[in-house]
Amino acid sequence: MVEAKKNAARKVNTHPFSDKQLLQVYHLLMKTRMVDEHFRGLFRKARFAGTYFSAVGQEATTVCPCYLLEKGDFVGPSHREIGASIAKGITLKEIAAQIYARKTSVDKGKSHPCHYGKKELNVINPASTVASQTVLATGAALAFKIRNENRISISFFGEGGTSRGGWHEALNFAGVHKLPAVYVCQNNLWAESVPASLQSAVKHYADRAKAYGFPGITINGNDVFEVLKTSKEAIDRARAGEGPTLIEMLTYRWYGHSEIDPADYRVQEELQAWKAKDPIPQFEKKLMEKGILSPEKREGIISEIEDEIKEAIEFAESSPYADPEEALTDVYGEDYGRP
Ligand SMILES: Cc1ncc(C[n+]2csc(CCOP(=O)(O)OP(=O)(O)O)c2C)c(N)n1
Ligand SMILES: [Mg+2]
Repeated sequence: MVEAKKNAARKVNTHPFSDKQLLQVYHLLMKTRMVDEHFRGLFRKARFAGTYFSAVGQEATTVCPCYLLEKGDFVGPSHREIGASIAKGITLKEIAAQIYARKTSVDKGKSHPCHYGKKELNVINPASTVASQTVLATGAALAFKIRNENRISISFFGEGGTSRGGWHEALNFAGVHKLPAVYVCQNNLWAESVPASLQSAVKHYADRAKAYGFPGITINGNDVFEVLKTSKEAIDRARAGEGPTLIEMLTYRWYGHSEIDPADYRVQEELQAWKAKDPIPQFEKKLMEKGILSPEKREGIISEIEDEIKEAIEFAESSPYADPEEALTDVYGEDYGRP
């Protein structure tokens, strides 16, 4: 009874979303799309090294859940999560500096261009090992539960990532301990050149949650309203102490696995069919119909974002690289010492 009362008090009910909130989500989606397209272009002009993982086409799957989080909530992003970082509050300057591997980036130029994270915002820097963030997010959820903190954790991974052993261990453990966790699987049909049909004999990846004793749901990851609603329910459930949820979001990446992949393993018809299901114009149309957005407001948002991107790129390009002596700083925790 006491537990039930505590749970009810923890629930945050903000359904339905206000016009202001929907406009904020639109702004974040548009920003993510525009920044992503800019960075793709910059990589192709050799303005930064490494590679770039575009998330164009998948924006709703990251922006919507992260828009709904509290600052103290924990995010475990993977390699295609620029939208999660933007929605959680990492600035465009920080993101651009990360892309350019400059000293002014959060990790001072040490990691991959697309590994955005920030301790103060509880966004971990992703590791290259796919789905490893799921293990960390489960650990964070365990800590929140032990400390009786009203915080949840959310992790993102592709359908390919669900084939890793650690991913299964993380979800099994979360189910056993009813942890405050949300797991978002972006099923974009491909893991590099491996189709989803060769990744698992299970058609709906959400079905895997059955094995761990918590709900799994498959949704249209390109429908902003559906993603917002389902994410809100899962986040509320986790915060209320009712345990984890696995959400499989069906979506598609428009470009190659990274910018060095021509993606010639897939057919044009598939790409065109998914481009027609672009989440942003669909959402935009609904906002226009509801009178929340107008062509003038749209133009204003676009030009504001363009200015912010320009400023962020100028900041990154004029920032210095870290000195070689700094190569080992921030690599080992102070408690563990250095080799
Ligand atoms: C354990 C491990 N195996 C392989 C890789 C190389 N790799 C990086 S991303 C990726 C594909 C991941 O596919 P998916 O999880 O579906 O995510 P998507 O790229 O489609 O967003 C692979 C194979 C890796 N980083 N880690
Ligand atoms: Mg995939």
